[in-house]
Amino acid sequence: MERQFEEGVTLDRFLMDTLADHPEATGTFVNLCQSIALAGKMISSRVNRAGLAGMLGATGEVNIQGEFVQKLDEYANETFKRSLEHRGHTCMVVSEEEESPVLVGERWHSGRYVVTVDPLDGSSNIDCNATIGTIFGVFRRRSSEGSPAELTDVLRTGRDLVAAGYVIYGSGTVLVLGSASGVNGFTLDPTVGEFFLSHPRIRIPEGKIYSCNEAYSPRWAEGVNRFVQRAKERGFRARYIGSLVADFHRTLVKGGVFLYPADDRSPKGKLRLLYEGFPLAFLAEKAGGAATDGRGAILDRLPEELHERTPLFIGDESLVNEVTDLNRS
Ligand code: AHM
Ligand code: MG
Repeated sequence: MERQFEEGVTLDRFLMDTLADHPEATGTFVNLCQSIALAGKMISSRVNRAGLAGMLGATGEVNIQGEFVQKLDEYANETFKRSLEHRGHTCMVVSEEEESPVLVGERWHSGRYVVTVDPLDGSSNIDCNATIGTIFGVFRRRSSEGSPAELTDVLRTGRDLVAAGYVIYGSGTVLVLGSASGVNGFTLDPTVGEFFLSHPRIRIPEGKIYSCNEAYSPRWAEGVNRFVQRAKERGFRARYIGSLVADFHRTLVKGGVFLYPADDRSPKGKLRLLYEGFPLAFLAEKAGGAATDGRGAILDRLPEELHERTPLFIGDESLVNEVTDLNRS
């Protein structure tokens, strides 16, 4: 029987108790989660002090996506990589901020996991104090341990993910972790530096909310516009922050649907498959929701390249199916 956790349990205790339920586990996955939590705490602290620590604004660099790199993007990327590098659990990191996969040093080639990460999603919102976050996905490598990881360890369908989640830096810092044990949210108490279970066994509730950048509606497929029109007629509210991790977190907690469709200027969509679409689709499905690219399930996609883009329809299962059907018609 699945173990039930009470609110207030620390992340460490949650991880150790879950580990005890899997006698075959070596503890490597727990170490990986602890490293991610540590990076989340460090980034959270820097985000909170950004205005004081001279961390607002752009570095002057342009990243692989053609976007201006913010100082906090750079800090989050380095912090995340460094916290995964030296513990022996991770062999490769694929980051939004890096053109190529980052292989960890030779000493740690035997790491078992490949991690994909958007170190600071929503970073165009940094300077106005809106909510941002770190999104991650975890694959178990399939190349042999002991040699450097290979591209085929990460270019695989989202069904191969073993875990995914995000750390959101908002009015509070929350780590949402999805794994075989479901989706659970932990809130950071900054006074003691610990994450405590605050959102046990998350399931997407029913909610009448649609979330999209409606300014682009003239460029969308007719079916998507029809869905939005129907949502209005049914009394839905609109919410859009423009920071995927924040829009998704609201969808997970309050329900509704988030849409970032393809359009005639970006026929492949804007969001990235490996470190945005896959992790959030994994969480949505584990929380009883769904995610598609407007045609089929996101998790069934097989990426051909690291920074591949995708349209994203995600949230409440019946709403995602409705808009996907209309988009296809
Ligand atoms: P990024 O901040 O990692 O570059 O992510 C892209 C962001 C998402 O967080 C958000 O959902 C989307 O871009 C908003 O796009 P737009 O401004 O076109 O509505
Ligand atoms: Mg992003």
